[in-house]
Amino acid sequence: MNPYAAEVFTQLKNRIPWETEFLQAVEEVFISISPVLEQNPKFKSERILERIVEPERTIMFRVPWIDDRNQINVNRGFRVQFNSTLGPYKGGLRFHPSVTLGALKFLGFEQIFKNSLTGLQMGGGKGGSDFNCRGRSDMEIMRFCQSFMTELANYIGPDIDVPAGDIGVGGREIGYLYGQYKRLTHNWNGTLTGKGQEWGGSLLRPEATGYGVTYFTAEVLKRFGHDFHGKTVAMSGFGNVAWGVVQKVTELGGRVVTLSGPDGFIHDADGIVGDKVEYMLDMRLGGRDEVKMYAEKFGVPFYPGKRPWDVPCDIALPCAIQNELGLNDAKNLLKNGCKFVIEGANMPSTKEAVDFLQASKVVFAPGKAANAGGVAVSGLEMAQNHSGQKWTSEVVDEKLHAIMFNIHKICVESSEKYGHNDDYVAGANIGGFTRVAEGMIDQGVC
Ligand code: 2IT
Repeated sequence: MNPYAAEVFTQLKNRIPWETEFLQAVEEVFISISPVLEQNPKFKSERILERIVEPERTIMFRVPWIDDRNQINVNRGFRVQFNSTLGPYKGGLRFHPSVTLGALKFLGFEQIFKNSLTGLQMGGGKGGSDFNCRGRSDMEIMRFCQSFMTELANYIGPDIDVPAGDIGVGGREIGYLYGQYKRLTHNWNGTLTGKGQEWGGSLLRPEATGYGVTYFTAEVLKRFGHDFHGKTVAMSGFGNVAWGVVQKVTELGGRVVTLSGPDGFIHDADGIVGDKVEYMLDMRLGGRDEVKMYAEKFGVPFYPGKRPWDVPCDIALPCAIQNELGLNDAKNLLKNGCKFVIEGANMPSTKEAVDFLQASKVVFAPGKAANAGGVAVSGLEMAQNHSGQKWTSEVVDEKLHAIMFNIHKICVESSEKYGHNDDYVAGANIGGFTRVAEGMIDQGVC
C-alpha cells in the first residue's frame, strides 16, 4: 500500500476498529489505487483519502412499530449519505438483522465507486435497518416501512437522495415506503427507485442487477475466449440478484444449478428453468427466508447449513451477502474446476478468498463492477421520472447492456494502464475512484 494510503488506513483502523466490513472495503480500494496515488501527488495534497472515507452525513433513528399481537417493537434505522460529488446520494435500503452502522458504511463506500463506474449522475449512499422480515405478515411489514419512512422522509428527495431496494427490500416494501413518503411530503416526485410498473417504475429494474451480472460475466468470458454455452454455474442467494441471473444465464446457454438461503443450499442438476424461476418469487414473498421449500417442491437434494461452493462448476456467482465465500470455499472451487468467480452480491468474498483466487489464476471480478446494473437501471428510472417518459424494455435493456459493456472496458483499461493486467479488482477501484476524486478536487474543499 502507498505510504499516504497506509497512514490514512491506520488512523481509520485505530479510530473505528469494530467496523470490520468497512475497513475491509477501504483496505481493498486503498491497495488498488496505490499506483494512482504514486503518480498523482495532488490526491495527497488535496487530502482526498481522509475526505473520501468520511460520510458527508449519517442519519440514525428509532423505528418504533406495532406487531400483529399489539406489541411495541423498536428497530434501528440508518441512512449513510456518503458522497455527493457525482450526483444525489443513491443506493439501496437493506432490512436484515446483520445491519449495523459499520455494515452500511461498507455498502455506502462501495456504492460511491460502483455508481461512478456506471457513468451516470449518482453519488453514493446506503441505508436500512436491523429489522428481520422473517415470519412477518404483510401488515407488519407495511407498518414497519411506514414508521421507517416517517423519519427518513426528512432527509431524501429527487435531487437530494434517492433510495432503492437491497436485501429484504423489494417491490412490496418500496410500495409501502413510497406511499408513506407521499403522504408526508405531499409530493409525487419519484424519490425511491424500483417502483411499480404503473406508478413510475422502470421496466427491467427488478431483473436489472442479475441481467447486468450476466452481461458483465459474458464480457469476461469473451475476453478469455469463452461464452456461456454448456457452462455450469454455481450461484448463491435466491433473491433480487439471483432471480435475474438464472433467467439471463439460461437465455445465453448456461445452466444455473444451485440456490442458497440462510438454511443451506439446493442442487438442481437439471438447471433452474421454467416454472422453477417463478417459484423463486413465491419463496421470497412467502416470508420463510429459506430454500428448503424448493427442494421439497421439485425433489432435488438440499444441504442444510452448507454453501454451494463445493459443487463442480465452470463459473461461480456469489449473489447472497458479504463474506459468504471464504478461503476454503475458494480452494474447493479451484479443485472442482471453477475458472471464473464473478460477484453478484456486494463483497461476498473475503480478502483471503480473493487473494487465493487471483494467485491461482481464477478470473475474479468484484461486485462494484459486476453488479452495477441494478443501480444503473435505477439511474435510468430517475431519468425517466425527471422527463415524464416511460421507455420500452428494449430501450432499457440496450442501455443496460451498453453500461455493463462500458464498465468492463473501464476495468480492463484502468488495470492495464497501471500494469495490473487481468486484475478486475484494481481496474474497478481505479476507474471508479478516479472519476470521483477528480470531481472532488474540481468542487473544492467541501
Ligand atoms: O447494491 C446496490 O447497488 C443496490 N442495492 C441497488 C441500489 C439502487 O439504488 O438501485
